[in-house]
Parts: sequence; C-alpha cells; structure tokens
Amino acid sequence: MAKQLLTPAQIQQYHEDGYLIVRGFYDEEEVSRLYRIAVDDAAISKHAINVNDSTGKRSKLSLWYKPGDDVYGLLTRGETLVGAVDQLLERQRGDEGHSVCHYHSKLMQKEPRVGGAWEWHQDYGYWYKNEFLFPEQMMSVMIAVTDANVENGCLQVIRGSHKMGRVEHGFSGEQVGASQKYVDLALKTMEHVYVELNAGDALFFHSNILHRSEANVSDRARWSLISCYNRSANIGYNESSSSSASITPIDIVPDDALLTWETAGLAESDADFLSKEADVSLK
Ligand SMILES: O=C(O)CCC(=O)C(=O)O
Repeated sequence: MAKQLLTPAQIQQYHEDGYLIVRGFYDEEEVSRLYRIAVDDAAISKHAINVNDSTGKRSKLSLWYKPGDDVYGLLTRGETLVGAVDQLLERQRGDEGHSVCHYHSKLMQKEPRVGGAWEWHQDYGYWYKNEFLFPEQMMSVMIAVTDANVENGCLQVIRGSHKMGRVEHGFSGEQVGASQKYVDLALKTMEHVYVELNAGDALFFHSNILHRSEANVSDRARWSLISCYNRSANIGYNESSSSSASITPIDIVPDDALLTWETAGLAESDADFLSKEADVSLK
C-alpha cells in the first residue's frame, strides 16, 4: 500500500506530545526483508558496541553515519519517511526546499534475557554536547524490526516532556542520563507511556522528549532501527563523525526501492561506523 505523508492532526499530535506513532508504516514484506538482511549482516555484528546498564546487562547497538544503498539506507532515505520528517522539523528563516539530512542510524539489538536497559535521557542531552544549536531541527524515527512490548523492553516516554527544553545530563554507569530530579518532577504532572509497537510501526520522536527502556527479560529479541535526522542549517560544531552527513541533504529514493532494488547489508567501507573505541556518550 502506498505510504502517506502525515495529516495536519498527526503533525499537531507530534508537537503536543513530542512523539507520534504511525502504525504499519512498513508492511510485512518490507520489514521481513529488513530483518532477514540485518540478522546476517557481518558489518553490523563486527561494529556492535556493548554499553552496560546499571545492573551489568548489555545494551547492544551498531551506529553509522552515511546512509547508502544498503537495506537500512534505502529505508532511511525513502521518499515518504523523509517527507514526514520534513513536515515535523522546524525550519530556520530562509530555509526553503528539501534540507533534511541523516545524522546517524542505529540498529538496537536487545537480545532475549541479556538485552540491557537505557536510562531516562533526551537525545538532545547527547547532541547538545556535539554543539548542534537547534533541538527543534533534530528528531529520531524508530522502526520496529520485531514487535516491542513491555516484556521485551519497549521504549517508554514522558508525554509532553519535550516542552521542558533540555535538562541537565550526567554519567549514569556507562550511559548518559537525565537528572533524576527533573525526571521525577516531570513525572508528577506528565504521563509515563509504554510505547508498544508491532513490527513495521514507526515512532517519530522529538530530540528533547524524555525516554528510556527497560531490560529485555523475555525470550524474544527486541530489534529496532533508529534513524536520526537534522536540517542542513543546523551545524554540529563539535561533531565527532568524519562524514558531513548531518549537514548534507539526503539523496531521496522512491519508497519502493526497499523492495525492488538489489540490496544487502552495510558496506564496511562506506557506512562510517561509530567505532568501538569511540565515546558512546556522543551517540
Ligand atoms: O532502543 C532503546 O531501547 C532505547 C534507545 C534510545 O533511547 C536511544 O537510542 O536514544
């Protein structure tokens, strides 16, 4: 079925809540192609980084900057997905036409029983350190590669917390977390939501929404692809990546490229991976 751009009601909901779920953004054929390629992807395994949570469970992710003609790149660069992001990101005065860039993508691999938790944080709590100045011009899209539910550690958000602006972040074990004081205050008046997704659903979320996830205590994997976007005018003055992907408008592909183009996993030399030695607090 053809994908649709967002309706005015969906755009309004995103701005009010700081997130928006679009059910069935990818159909079964698309998501199973993604999953099949991802589980056998040698480059993804080779570049997987483990980040321990506070109980010692491992949160595993692979992160890269340049979206190519691999299966993830074709999804990330898809016309309707990029169009929807374009509808949601704020524009600076004089910024006209298509200026959506790919900051980075991550394949989050929460394995059964061992997949760890992520502390409460805002993505802009990290990205602020990279000296991007405009949080309204940055966001993420999580695509559920497998079903995500309470048992296998789905994402949780504090609805509306993006309106607080950035809160202080500091180290919490190996991860960077938001100040617990501000999280507790936010939870006094704002709703704590467990975002349960079916494979193929898309979650659009604001760079300042407070979010976390718990460990995977189930016997089912929870995998998701998170692609993060930026506008070309929003320069990361302290950006660590060697690529300039975050300020290079995306080379958009038709939605059907994901199924009709010859594609595979990530190409080692092209993707510009975050290295295992790098500071994951810059994710
Ligand atoms: O995938 C998860 O459980 C959490 C991911 C997350 O919080 C992030 O990438 O910012």
